[in-house]
Amino acid sequence: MTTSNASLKRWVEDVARLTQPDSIHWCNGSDAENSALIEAMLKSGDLIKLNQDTHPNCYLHRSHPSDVARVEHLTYVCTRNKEDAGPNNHWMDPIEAHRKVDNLFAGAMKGRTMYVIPYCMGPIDSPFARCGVEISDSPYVVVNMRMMTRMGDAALKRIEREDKYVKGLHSIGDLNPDRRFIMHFPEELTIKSVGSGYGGNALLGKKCHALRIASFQAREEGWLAEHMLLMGLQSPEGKTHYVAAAFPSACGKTNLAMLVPPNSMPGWKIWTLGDDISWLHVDDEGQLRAINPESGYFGVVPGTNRKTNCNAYDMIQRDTIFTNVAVTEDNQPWWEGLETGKPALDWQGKPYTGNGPAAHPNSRFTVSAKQNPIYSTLADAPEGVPISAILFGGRRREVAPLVYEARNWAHGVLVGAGMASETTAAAVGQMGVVRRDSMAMKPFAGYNFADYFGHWLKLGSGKNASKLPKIFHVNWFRQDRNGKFMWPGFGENLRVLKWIADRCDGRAEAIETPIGLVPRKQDLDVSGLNMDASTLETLLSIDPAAWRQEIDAIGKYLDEYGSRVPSQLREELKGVAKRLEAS
Ligand code: SAT
Ligand code: MN
Repeated sequence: MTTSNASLKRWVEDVARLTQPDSIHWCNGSDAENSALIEAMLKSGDLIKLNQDTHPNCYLHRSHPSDVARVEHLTYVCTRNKEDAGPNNHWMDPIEAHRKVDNLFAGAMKGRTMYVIPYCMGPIDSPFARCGVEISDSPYVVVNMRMMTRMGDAALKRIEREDKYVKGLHSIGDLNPDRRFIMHFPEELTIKSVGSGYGGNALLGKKCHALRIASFQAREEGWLAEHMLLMGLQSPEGKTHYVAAAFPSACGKTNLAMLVPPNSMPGWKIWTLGDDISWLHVDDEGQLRAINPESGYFGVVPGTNRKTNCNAYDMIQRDTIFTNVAVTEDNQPWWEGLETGKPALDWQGKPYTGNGPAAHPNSRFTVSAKQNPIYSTLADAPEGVPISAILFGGRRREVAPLVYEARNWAHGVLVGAGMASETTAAAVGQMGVVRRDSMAMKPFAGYNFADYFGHWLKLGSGKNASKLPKIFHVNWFRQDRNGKFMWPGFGENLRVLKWIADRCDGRAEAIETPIGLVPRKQDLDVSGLNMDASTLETLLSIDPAAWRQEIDAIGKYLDEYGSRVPSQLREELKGVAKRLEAS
Protein backbone atom coordinates (compact mmCIF):
# COMPACT_ATOMS: atom_id res chain seq x y z
CA MET A 1 0.00 0.00 0.00
CA THR A 2 0.97 3.59 -0.49
CA THR A 3 -0.77 6.94 -0.96
CA SER A 4 -2.02 9.23 -3.68
CA ASN A 5 -0.68 12.21 -1.71
CA ALA A 6 2.66 13.19 -3.22
CA SER A 7 4.04 15.07 -0.21
CA LEU A 8 3.16 12.25 2.20
CA LYS A 9 4.72 9.70 -0.14
CA ARG A 10 7.89 11.76 -0.38
CA TRP A 11 8.11 12.23 3.40
CA VAL A 12 7.71 8.49 4.04
CA GLU A 13 10.43 7.76 1.45
CA ASP A 14 12.75 10.36 3.02
CA VAL A 15 12.23 8.89 6.49
CA ALA A 16 12.86 5.36 5.18
CA ARG A 17 16.09 6.53 3.56
CA LEU A 18 17.22 8.02 6.89
CA THR A 19 16.09 5.27 9.26
CA GLN A 20 16.67 2.24 6.97
CA PRO A 21 13.90 -0.12 8.11
CA ASP A 22 13.73 -3.68 6.78
CA SER A 23 10.17 -3.11 5.62
CA ILE A 24 7.42 -0.50 5.54
CA HIS A 25 3.86 -1.20 6.68
CA TRP A 26 1.02 1.26 6.00
CA CYS A 27 -1.55 0.79 8.77
CA ASN A 28 -5.16 0.45 7.68
CA GLY A 29 -6.62 0.08 11.18
CA SER A 30 -8.38 -3.24 10.47
CA ASP A 31 -9.10 -6.00 12.99
CA ALA A 32 -6.96 -8.39 10.97
CA GLU A 33 -4.00 -6.02 11.08
CA ASN A 34 -4.41 -5.57 14.84
CA SER A 35 -4.58 -9.34 15.47
CA ALA A 36 -1.49 -9.95 13.38
CA LEU A 37 0.44 -7.27 15.30
CA ILE A 38 -0.60 -8.74 18.63
CA GLU A 39 0.43 -12.23 17.52
CA ALA A 40 3.83 -10.90 16.45
CA MET A 41 4.30 -9.05 19.75
CA LEU A 42 3.38 -12.15 21.75
CA LYS A 43 6.12 -13.96 19.85
CA SER A 44 8.70 -11.22 20.35
CA GLY A 45 7.85 -10.80 24.04
CA ASP A 46 6.66 -7.19 23.59
CA LEU A 47 3.30 -8.40 24.90
CA ILE A 48 2.44 -11.07 27.43
CA LYS A 49 -0.89 -12.86 27.35
CA LEU A 50 -2.88 -12.33 30.55
CA ASN A 51 -5.39 -14.86 31.89
CA GLN A 52 -7.81 -15.10 28.94
CA ASP A 53 -10.59 -16.75 30.99
CA THR A 54 -10.85 -13.83 33.39
CA HIS A 55 -9.52 -11.12 31.03
CA PRO A 56 -10.29 -11.94 27.38
CA ASN A 57 -8.06 -10.13 24.87
CA CYS A 58 -6.04 -8.49 27.64
CA TYR A 59 -2.28 -8.20 27.33
CA LEU A 60 0.57 -6.91 29.43
CA HIS A 61 3.44 -4.81 28.18
CA ARG A 62 6.52 -4.37 30.37
CA SER A 63 8.44 -1.27 29.42
CA HIS A 64 12.13 -0.76 29.89
CA PRO A 65 12.54 0.02 33.64
CA SER A 66 13.95 3.47 32.85
CA ASP A 67 11.10 4.32 30.49
CA VAL A 68 7.95 4.57 32.59
CA ALA A 69 6.75 8.19 32.41
CA ARG A 70 6.95 11.41 30.49
CA VAL A 71 10.33 13.12 30.50
CA GLU A 72 9.72 16.85 30.72
CA HIS A 73 13.44 17.64 30.97
CA LEU A 74 13.97 15.99 27.56
CA THR A 75 10.91 17.55 25.92
CA TYR A 76 11.53 20.60 23.72
CA VAL A 77 9.51 23.17 21.83
CA CYS A 78 11.65 24.33 18.92
CA THR A 79 10.35 27.64 17.62
CA ARG A 80 12.50 29.99 15.54
CA ASN A 81 12.44 32.58 18.34
CA LYS A 82 13.20 31.32 21.82
CA GLU A 83 10.73 33.76 23.40
CA ASP A 84 7.87 32.15 21.48
CA ALA A 85 8.41 28.89 23.36
CA GLY A 86 8.53 30.79 26.66
CA PRO A 87 10.01 29.99 30.07
CA ASN A 88 7.40 27.20 30.42
CA ASN A 89 9.21 25.11 27.77
CA HIS A 90 12.68 23.82 27.11
CA TRP A 91 13.80 25.33 23.84
CA MET A 92 16.26 24.41 21.16
CA ASP A 93 16.94 26.13 17.86
CA PRO A 94 15.01 24.15 15.21
CA ILE A 95 18.03 23.68 12.95
CA GLU A 96 20.12 22.34 15.81
CA ALA A 97 17.24 20.19 17.08
CA HIS A 98 16.68 18.60 13.67
CA ARG A 99 20.38 17.92 13.33
CA LYS A 100 20.58 16.41 16.80
CA VAL A 101 17.65 14.03 16.45
CA ASP A 102 18.21 13.17 12.80
CA ASN A 103 21.60 11.84 13.88
CA LEU A 104 19.83 9.54 16.31
CA PHE A 105 17.28 8.51 13.67
CA ALA A 106 19.99 7.60 11.15
CA GLY A 107 19.80 3.83 10.71
CA ALA A 108 17.61 3.57 13.83
CA MET A 109 15.06 1.23 12.18
CA LYS A 110 17.57 -1.29 10.79
CA GLY A 111 16.18 -4.77 11.36
CA ARG A 112 12.76 -3.34 12.21
CA THR A 113 9.49 -2.65 10.45
CA MET A 114 8.55 0.97 9.92
CA TYR A 115 4.83 1.57 10.50
CA VAL A 116 3.06 4.47 8.80
CA ILE A 117 0.11 5.35 11.04
CA PRO A 118 -2.47 7.78 9.62
CA TYR A 119 -4.79 9.07 12.34
CA CYS A 120 -7.49 11.63 12.97
CA MET A 121 -7.85 13.50 16.26
CA GLY A 122 -11.61 13.97 16.69
CA PRO A 123 -14.64 12.57 14.87
CA ILE A 124 -13.56 11.84 11.33
CA ASP A 125 -16.28 14.09 9.84
CA SER A 126 -15.79 16.95 12.32
CA PRO A 127 -14.61 20.35 11.08
CA PHE A 128 -12.83 20.66 14.46
CA ALA A 129 -10.84 17.43 14.00
CA ARG A 130 -7.23 17.52 12.80
CA CYS A 131 -5.14 14.73 11.28
CA GLY A 132 -1.64 13.45 11.61
CA VAL A 133 0.64 10.68 10.43
CA GLU A 134 2.95 8.99 12.89
CA ILE A 135 5.85 6.95 11.58
CA SER A 136 7.07 4.56 14.25
CA ASP A 137 9.12 1.39 14.61
CA SER A 138 7.03 0.23 17.57
CA PRO A 139 4.13 -2.19 17.05
CA TYR A 140 3.05 -1.33 20.64
CA VAL A 141 2.58 2.25 19.42
CA VAL A 142 0.44 1.03 16.51
CA VAL A 143 -1.98 -1.02 18.63
CA ASN A 144 -2.24 1.79 21.21
CA MET A 145 -2.79 4.48 18.56
CA ARG A 146 -5.58 2.33 17.13
CA MET A 147 -7.46 2.60 20.41
CA MET A 148 -6.52 6.17 21.27
CA THR A 149 -7.26 7.76 17.86
CA ARG A 150 -9.35 7.18 14.73
CA MET A 151 -6.54 5.36 12.98
CA GLY A 152 -6.34 3.84 9.51
CA ASP A 153 -7.97 4.11 6.09
CA ALA A 154 -10.62 6.74 6.88
CA ALA A 155 -7.98 9.04 8.38
CA LEU A 156 -5.69 8.53 5.36
CA LYS A 157 -8.54 9.52 3.01
CA ARG A 158 -9.09 12.75 4.93
CA ILE A 159 -5.34 13.44 4.96
CA GLU A 160 -5.13 12.93 1.19
CA ARG A 161 -8.06 15.30 0.69
CA GLU A 162 -6.94 18.04 3.11
CA ASP A 163 -3.22 17.79 2.42
CA LYS A 164 -2.54 19.27 5.89
CA TYR A 165 -1.46 17.03 8.71
CA VAL A 166 1.00 16.79 11.58
CA LYS A 167 4.13 14.79 10.75
CA GLY A 168 5.27 12.70 13.72
CA LEU A 169 8.44 10.63 13.55
CA HIS A 170 9.07 8.17 16.36
CA SER A 171 11.66 5.50 17.06
CA ILE A 172 12.25 3.68 20.30
CA GLY A 173 15.93 3.97 19.39
CA ASP A 174 18.05 2.12 21.95
CA LEU A 175 15.92 3.30 24.92
CA ASN A 176 18.98 4.95 26.43
CA PRO A 177 17.82 8.03 28.39
CA ASP A 178 20.97 9.84 27.18
CA ARG A 179 19.67 9.52 23.64
CA ARG A 180 16.04 10.36 24.37
CA PHE A 181 14.42 13.53 23.01
CA ILE A 182 10.84 14.60 22.45
CA MET A 183 11.08 17.51 19.98
CA HIS A 184 8.23 19.68 18.77
CA PHE A 185 8.39 22.02 15.78
CA PRO A 186 4.99 23.73 15.95
CA GLU A 187 5.82 26.12 13.09
CA GLU A 188 6.41 23.06 10.87
CA LEU A 189 3.59 20.92 12.32
CA THR A 190 6.29 18.36 13.06
CA ILE A 191 7.20 16.11 16.00
CA LYS A 192 10.35 14.00 16.37
CA SER A 193 10.51 11.62 19.32
CA VAL A 194 13.33 9.17 19.90
CA GLY A 195 14.47 6.84 22.66
CA SER A 196 11.23 6.18 24.53
CA GLY A 197 8.31 3.80 24.08
CA TYR A 198 6.21 5.29 26.93
CA GLY A 199 2.69 6.59 26.14
CA GLY A 200 3.06 10.33 26.46
CA ASN A 201 6.44 10.25 24.71
CA ALA A 202 5.56 7.78 21.97
CA LEU A 203 1.82 7.91 21.19
CA LEU A 204 2.34 11.15 19.30
CA GLY A 205 -1.36 11.83 18.71
CA LYS A 206 -1.84 12.43 22.42
CA LYS A 207 0.21 15.06 24.29
CA CYS A 208 2.61 15.90 21.44
CA HIS A 209 -0.03 16.54 18.78
CA ALA A 210 -3.37 17.08 20.57
CA LEU A 211 -1.85 19.43 23.16
CA ARG A 212 1.55 20.89 22.23
CA ILE A 213 1.18 21.26 18.48
CA ALA A 214 -2.60 21.78 18.65
CA SER A 215 -2.38 24.53 21.29
CA PHE A 216 -0.01 26.42 18.99
CA GLN A 217 -2.31 25.86 16.01
CA ALA A 218 -5.36 26.77 18.13
CA ARG A 219 -3.88 30.15 18.96
CA GLU A 220 -3.34 30.92 15.29
CA GLU A 221 -6.84 29.75 14.41
CA GLY A 222 -8.75 31.15 17.41
CA TRP A 223 -9.62 28.06 19.47
CA LEU A 224 -8.27 26.19 22.52
CA ALA A 225 -6.56 22.80 22.89
CA GLU A 226 -6.72 21.93 26.58
CA HIS A 227 -5.75 19.25 29.10
CA MET A 228 -9.38 18.73 30.09
CA LEU A 229 -11.77 15.87 30.62
CA LEU A 230 -15.20 16.26 29.07
CA MET A 231 -18.37 14.99 30.74
CA GLY A 232 -22.15 15.35 30.77
CA LEU A 233 -24.11 15.72 34.02
CA GLN A 234 -27.73 14.75 33.60
CA SER A 235 -30.02 15.93 36.41
CA PRO A 236 -33.02 13.90 37.60
CA GLU A 237 -35.22 16.32 35.58
CA GLY A 238 -33.34 15.23 32.46
CA LYS A 239 -31.31 18.38 31.76
CA THR A 240 -27.68 17.76 30.77
CA HIS A 241 -24.82 20.16 31.43
CA TYR A 242 -21.48 19.55 29.76
CA VAL A 243 -18.42 20.34 31.79
CA ALA A 244 -14.73 20.49 30.80
CA ALA A 245 -12.23 20.14 33.64
CA ALA A 246 -8.47 20.63 33.74
CA PHE A 247 -6.41 18.75 36.34
CA PRO A 248 -2.75 17.76 36.09
CA SER A 249 -1.83 14.19 35.13
CA ALA A 250 -2.76 11.53 37.70
CA CYS A 251 -5.10 13.84 39.68
CA GLY A 252 -8.30 11.96 38.93
CA LYS A 253 -9.54 13.19 35.52
CA THR A 254 -10.46 9.66 34.45
CA ASN A 255 -12.30 8.98 37.72
CA LEU A 256 -14.23 12.25 37.55
CA ALA A 257 -15.14 11.74 33.89
CA MET A 258 -16.52 8.28 34.75
CA LEU A 259 -18.08 9.23 38.07
CA VAL A 260 -20.63 6.90 39.65
CA PRO A 261 -23.37 8.88 41.42
CA PRO A 262 -23.72 8.07 45.13
CA ASN A 263 -26.85 6.22 46.26
CA SER A 264 -27.99 9.35 48.03
CA MET A 265 -28.33 11.18 44.68
CA PRO A 266 -30.87 9.10 42.76
CA GLY A 267 -31.76 10.08 39.23
CA TRP A 268 -28.40 11.67 38.36
CA LYS A 269 -26.56 10.28 35.32
CA ILE A 270 -23.02 10.92 34.15
CA TRP A 271 -21.88 10.61 30.55
CA THR A 272 -18.20 10.47 29.59
CA LEU A 273 -17.02 12.23 26.46
CA GLY A 274 -13.31 12.26 27.25
CA ASP A 275 -10.87 11.83 30.12
CA ASP A 276 -7.81 13.87 29.11
CA ILE A 277 -8.04 16.35 26.24
CA SER A 278 -10.67 18.79 24.96
CA TRP A 279 -10.60 21.00 21.89
CA LEU A 280 -12.85 24.03 22.38
CA HIS A 281 -14.32 26.36 19.77
CA VAL A 282 -16.70 29.30 20.00
CA ASP A 283 -19.48 28.68 17.46
CA ASP A 284 -21.31 31.27 15.34
CA GLU A 285 -23.83 31.88 18.12
CA GLY A 286 -21.05 32.49 20.64
CA GLN A 287 -21.53 29.15 22.37
CA LEU A 288 -18.33 27.40 23.47
CA ARG A 289 -18.39 23.83 22.12
CA ALA A 290 -15.98 20.96 22.75
CA ILE A 291 -14.86 17.75 21.13
CA ASN A 292 -12.62 15.06 22.57
CA PRO A 293 -9.89 14.50 19.99
CA GLU A 294 -9.18 11.02 21.37
CA SER A 295 -11.12 7.78 21.12
CA GLY A 296 -9.64 5.83 24.01
CA TYR A 297 -8.24 6.16 27.51
CA PHE A 298 -4.63 5.82 28.63
CA GLY A 299 -5.45 5.79 32.32
CA VAL A 300 -3.62 5.31 35.60
CA VAL A 301 -4.30 1.77 36.87
CA PRO A 302 -3.38 1.86 40.60
CA GLY A 303 -6.32 2.76 42.78
CA THR A 304 -8.91 1.52 40.27
CA ASN A 305 -11.44 -0.79 41.91
CA ARG A 306 -15.18 -1.41 42.14
CA LYS A 307 -15.57 1.25 44.84
CA THR A 308 -13.41 4.03 43.43
CA ASN A 309 -14.51 3.69 39.81
CA CYS A 310 -16.66 0.68 38.94
CA ASN A 311 -17.11 1.92 35.36
CA ALA A 312 -13.36 1.93 34.78
CA TYR A 313 -13.01 -1.34 36.63
CA ASP A 314 -15.64 -3.03 34.43
CA MET A 315 -14.22 -1.51 31.28
CA ILE A 316 -10.74 -2.97 31.75
CA GLN A 317 -11.81 -6.59 32.23
CA ARG A 318 -11.49 -7.26 28.47
CA ASP A 319 -9.78 -5.93 25.31
CA THR A 320 -7.26 -3.89 27.31
CA ILE A 321 -3.52 -3.39 27.10
CA PHE A 322 -1.92 -3.05 30.52
CA THR A 323 1.49 -1.46 30.83
CA ASN A 324 3.70 -2.11 33.87
CA VAL A 325 1.15 -3.72 36.19
CA ALA A 326 1.96 -6.73 38.38
CA VAL A 327 0.46 -10.21 37.79
CA THR A 328 -1.04 -12.78 40.13
CA GLU A 329 -0.10 -16.45 40.37
CA ASP A 330 -2.78 -17.27 37.77
CA ASN A 331 -1.67 -14.47 35.47
CA GLN A 332 -4.34 -11.88 36.14
CA PRO A 333 -3.31 -8.23 36.15
CA TRP A 334 -2.78 -6.85 39.64
CA TRP A 335 -2.18 -3.40 41.08
CA GLU A 336 -2.20 -1.50 44.37
CA GLY A 337 -5.77 -0.71 45.34
CA LEU A 338 -7.22 -3.84 43.78
CA GLU A 339 -9.26 -5.50 46.47
CA THR A 340 -8.74 -9.11 45.40
CA GLY A 341 -5.80 -11.40 44.64
CA LYS A 342 -2.16 -10.78 45.37
CA PRO A 343 0.85 -10.10 43.23
CA ALA A 344 3.20 -12.93 42.28
CA LEU A 345 5.39 -10.95 39.87
CA ASP A 346 6.04 -7.22 40.04
CA TRP A 347 5.85 -4.81 37.11
CA GLN A 348 9.34 -5.81 35.98
CA GLY A 349 8.41 -9.50 36.00
CA LYS A 350 10.44 -10.28 39.10
CA PRO A 351 9.01 -12.38 41.97
CA TYR A 352 7.27 -9.91 44.27
CA THR A 353 8.99 -9.67 47.64
CA GLY A 354 6.59 -7.32 49.39
CA ASN A 355 8.93 -4.35 49.12
CA GLY A 356 7.35 -1.24 47.63
CA PRO A 357 4.58 -1.22 45.06
CA ALA A 358 4.14 -4.30 42.86
CA ALA A 359 2.60 -2.35 40.01
CA HIS A 360 4.44 0.77 38.86
CA PRO A 361 2.68 3.85 40.32
CA ASN A 362 2.32 5.16 36.76
CA SER A 363 1.16 1.81 35.31
CA ARG A 364 -1.51 2.35 32.68
CA PHE A 365 -4.43 0.78 30.86
CA THR A 366 -5.17 1.46 27.22
CA VAL A 367 -8.76 0.83 26.26
CA SER A 368 -11.26 1.95 23.64
CA ALA A 369 -13.62 4.62 25.00
CA LYS A 370 -16.54 2.62 23.61
CA GLN A 371 -15.99 0.04 26.37
CA ASN A 372 -16.93 2.62 28.97
CA PRO A 373 -20.44 1.69 30.24
CA ILE A 374 -21.34 5.41 30.36
CA TYR A 375 -19.80 6.39 27.02
CA SER A 376 -21.64 9.35 25.52
CA THR A 377 -22.43 8.80 21.85
CA LEU A 378 -22.08 12.58 21.50
CA ALA A 379 -18.34 11.93 21.69
CA ASP A 380 -18.79 11.10 18.00
CA ALA A 381 -20.83 14.21 17.18
CA PRO A 382 -18.92 16.34 14.66
CA GLU A 383 -20.28 19.58 16.17
CA GLY A 384 -19.22 18.67 19.73
CA VAL A 385 -21.17 19.56 22.87
CA PRO A 386 -22.03 22.96 24.40
CA ILE A 387 -20.00 23.73 27.54
CA SER A 388 -21.76 25.10 30.65
CA ALA A 389 -18.78 25.21 33.00
CA ILE A 390 -15.00 25.00 32.99
CA LEU A 391 -13.29 23.57 36.07
CA PHE A 392 -9.69 24.03 37.14
CA GLY A 393 -8.19 22.02 39.96
CA GLY A 394 -5.18 20.35 41.44
CA ARG A 395 -3.90 18.46 44.43
CA ARG A 396 -3.59 20.96 47.27
CA ARG A 397 -3.36 19.73 50.86
CA GLU A 398 -4.12 23.27 51.99
CA VAL A 399 -5.10 26.78 50.88
CA ALA A 400 -7.57 25.96 48.07
CA PRO A 401 -11.16 25.43 49.26
CA LEU A 402 -13.32 22.56 48.00
CA VAL A 403 -14.87 24.76 45.33
CA TYR A 404 -15.16 28.40 44.30
CA GLU A 405 -16.50 30.24 41.30
CA ALA A 406 -14.59 32.92 39.43
CA ARG A 407 -16.24 36.35 39.30
CA ASN A 408 -16.09 36.45 35.50
CA TRP A 409 -14.10 35.11 32.55
CA ALA A 410 -10.99 37.28 33.08
CA HIS A 411 -10.88 36.40 36.77
CA GLY A 412 -11.34 32.75 35.73
CA VAL A 413 -8.29 33.02 33.49
CA LEU A 414 -6.31 34.20 36.53
CA VAL A 415 -7.66 31.27 38.55
CA GLY A 416 -6.45 28.90 35.83
CA ALA A 417 -3.12 30.67 35.42
CA GLY A 418 -2.48 30.55 39.17
CA MET A 419 -3.29 26.86 39.49
CA ALA A 420 -0.85 24.78 41.50
CA SER A 421 -0.66 21.09 42.27
CA GLU A 422 1.50 18.50 43.97
CA THR A 423 3.54 16.54 41.42
CA THR A 424 2.65 12.90 40.65
CA ALA A 425 4.21 9.79 39.13
CA ALA A 426 3.01 10.70 35.62
CA ALA A 427 6.28 12.53 34.99
CA VAL A 428 9.82 11.59 35.96
CA GLY A 429 10.98 13.66 38.95
CA GLN A 430 10.29 14.36 42.60
CA MET A 431 6.75 13.56 43.76
CA GLY A 432 4.43 15.55 46.00
CA VAL A 433 6.01 19.00 45.62
CA VAL A 434 3.67 21.90 44.90
CA ARG A 435 4.37 23.55 41.59
CA ARG A 436 2.45 26.06 39.49
CA ASP A 437 0.71 24.27 36.66
CA SER A 438 -1.36 26.86 34.80
CA MET A 439 -4.52 25.29 33.40
CA ALA A 440 -2.76 21.89 33.98
CA MET A 441 -0.86 22.79 30.79
CA LYS A 442 2.65 23.39 32.19
CA PRO A 443 4.05 20.33 30.41
CA PHE A 444 1.82 20.73 27.36
CA ALA A 445 1.42 24.32 26.16
CA GLY A 446 3.31 24.50 22.86
CA TYR A 447 4.10 28.21 23.21
CA ASN A 448 4.86 30.99 25.70
CA PHE A 449 2.44 30.85 28.66
CA ALA A 450 2.21 34.66 28.69
CA ASP A 451 0.82 34.56 25.14
CA TYR A 452 -1.38 31.63 26.12
CA PHE A 453 -2.95 33.63 28.96
CA GLY A 454 -3.47 36.45 26.48
CA HIS A 455 -5.17 34.07 24.08
CA TRP A 456 -7.56 32.89 26.81
CA LEU A 457 -8.33 36.51 27.75
CA LYS A 458 -8.97 37.42 24.12
CA LEU A 459 -11.72 34.80 23.86
CA GLY A 460 -13.50 36.64 26.66
CA SER A 461 -13.31 40.03 24.97
CA GLY A 462 -15.33 39.19 21.84
CA LYS A 463 -18.91 40.26 21.24
CA ASN A 464 -20.23 36.95 22.56
CA ALA A 465 -18.20 37.07 25.76
CA SER A 466 -21.29 37.03 27.97
CA LYS A 467 -22.23 33.62 26.60
CA LEU A 468 -18.98 32.00 27.69
CA PRO A 469 -19.22 29.36 30.42
CA LYS A 470 -18.67 30.04 34.09
CA ILE A 471 -15.25 29.08 35.48
CA PHE A 472 -14.76 27.23 38.79
CA HIS A 473 -11.85 25.92 40.84
CA VAL A 474 -12.13 22.65 42.77
CA ASN A 475 -9.83 20.84 45.19
CA TRP A 476 -10.75 17.31 46.27
CA PHE A 477 -7.43 16.84 48.07
CA ARG A 478 -7.55 19.07 51.13
CA GLN A 479 -6.01 17.35 54.18
CA ASP A 480 -6.48 17.84 57.91
CA ARG A 481 -3.67 18.23 60.45
CA ASN A 482 -3.17 14.46 60.52
CA GLY A 483 -2.79 14.21 56.76
CA LYS A 484 -6.24 12.70 56.28
CA PHE A 485 -8.28 13.73 53.24
CA MET A 486 -11.18 15.87 54.41
CA TRP A 487 -13.41 15.30 51.39
CA PRO A 488 -14.40 11.74 50.42
CA GLY A 489 -13.96 12.41 46.69
CA PHE A 490 -14.89 9.97 43.90
CA GLY A 491 -18.70 9.65 43.48
CA GLU A 492 -19.33 12.20 46.22
CA ASN A 493 -17.76 14.86 43.97
CA LEU A 494 -21.16 14.92 42.27
CA ARG A 495 -22.37 17.02 45.20
CA VAL A 496 -19.98 19.75 44.12
CA LEU A 497 -20.86 19.28 40.45
CA LYS A 498 -24.54 19.66 41.35
CA TRP A 499 -23.84 23.03 42.99
CA ILE A 500 -21.89 24.03 39.88
CA ALA A 501 -24.76 22.99 37.56
CA ASP A 502 -27.22 24.87 39.76
CA ARG A 503 -25.02 27.98 39.65
CA CYS A 504 -25.07 27.74 35.84
CA ASP A 505 -28.88 27.64 36.00
CA GLY A 506 -29.00 30.53 38.48
CA ARG A 507 -30.50 28.26 41.13
CA ALA A 508 -27.82 28.04 43.82
CA GLU A 509 -26.52 30.60 46.28
CA ALA A 510 -22.95 31.57 47.07
CA ILE A 511 -21.19 34.20 49.09
CA GLU A 512 -18.65 36.64 47.79
CA THR A 513 -15.15 36.22 49.15
CA PRO A 514 -11.95 37.99 48.07
CA ILE A 515 -10.99 35.01 45.89
CA GLY A 516 -14.38 34.36 44.31
CA LEU A 517 -17.84 32.95 45.05
CA VAL A 518 -18.00 30.13 47.57
CA PRO A 519 -21.02 28.03 48.58
CA ARG A 520 -22.27 28.49 52.13
CA LYS A 521 -22.56 25.32 54.18
CA GLN A 522 -26.26 25.07 53.44
CA ASP A 523 -25.72 25.49 49.69
CA LEU A 524 -23.92 22.18 49.33
CA ASP A 525 -25.97 19.00 49.63
CA VAL A 526 -24.04 16.82 52.10
CA SER A 527 -27.01 14.75 53.30
CA GLY A 528 -25.97 11.21 54.18
CA LEU A 529 -22.26 12.07 54.12
CA ASN A 530 -21.77 12.01 57.85
CA MET A 531 -19.56 15.05 57.68
CA ASP A 532 -19.18 17.14 60.81
CA ALA A 533 -19.91 20.83 60.55
CA SER A 534 -16.38 21.94 61.31
CA THR A 535 -14.88 19.83 58.53
CA LEU A 536 -17.31 21.29 56.02
CA GLU A 537 -16.57 24.74 57.36
CA THR A 538 -12.82 24.24 56.86
CA LEU A 539 -13.38 22.86 53.36
CA LEU A 540 -15.29 26.00 52.40
CA SER A 541 -13.18 28.50 54.30
CA ILE A 542 -10.67 31.00 52.97
CA ASP A 543 -7.67 31.83 55.14
CA PRO A 544 -6.77 35.44 54.23
CA ALA A 545 -3.17 35.14 55.47
CA ALA A 546 -2.53 31.97 53.43
CA TRP A 547 -4.20 33.56 50.43
CA ARG A 548 -2.07 36.70 50.69
CA GLN A 549 0.96 34.44 50.42
CA GLU A 550 -0.64 32.56 47.55
CA ILE A 551 -1.34 35.77 45.64
CA ASP A 552 2.26 36.92 46.25
CA ALA A 553 3.51 33.59 44.93
CA ILE A 554 1.30 33.87 41.84
CA GLY A 555 2.61 37.40 41.26
CA LYS A 556 6.22 36.16 41.43
CA TYR A 557 5.35 33.29 39.12
CA LEU A 558 3.87 35.70 36.56
CA ASP A 559 7.04 37.83 36.85
CA GLU A 560 8.97 34.89 35.39
CA TYR A 561 7.10 35.59 32.16
CA GLY A 562 8.12 39.24 32.16
CA SER A 563 6.50 41.98 30.14
CA ARG A 564 4.68 39.56 27.83
CA VAL A 565 2.17 38.84 30.62
CA PRO A 566 -1.10 40.63 29.68
CA SER A 567 -1.72 43.66 31.88
CA GLN A 568 -5.32 42.52 32.29
CA LEU A 569 -4.09 39.46 34.17
CA ARG A 570 -2.00 41.62 36.50
CA GLU A 571 -5.05 43.83 37.09
CA GLU A 572 -7.09 40.78 38.06
CA LEU A 573 -4.37 39.73 40.49
CA LYS A 574 -4.27 43.22 41.99
CA GLY A 575 -8.03 43.04 42.40
CA VAL A 576 -7.79 39.88 44.50
CA ALA A 577 -4.94 41.36 46.57
CA LYS A 578 -7.00 44.48 47.23
CA ARG A 579 -10.05 42.51 48.30
CA LEU A 580 -7.87 40.41 50.60
CA GLU A 581 -6.43 43.55 52.20
CA ALA A 582 -9.93 44.85 52.82
CA SER A 583 -11.12 41.58 54.31
O1 SAT B 1 1.61 11.62 29.20
S1 SAT B 1 0.67 10.52 29.20
O2 SAT B 1 -0.38 10.82 28.27
O3 SAT B 1 1.32 9.30 28.87
C1 SAT B 1 -0.03 10.38 30.74
C2 SAT B 1 -0.21 11.68 31.39
O4 SAT B 1 0.74 12.22 31.92
O5 SAT B 1 -1.35 12.21 31.39
MN1 MN C 1 -3.14 13.85 30.84
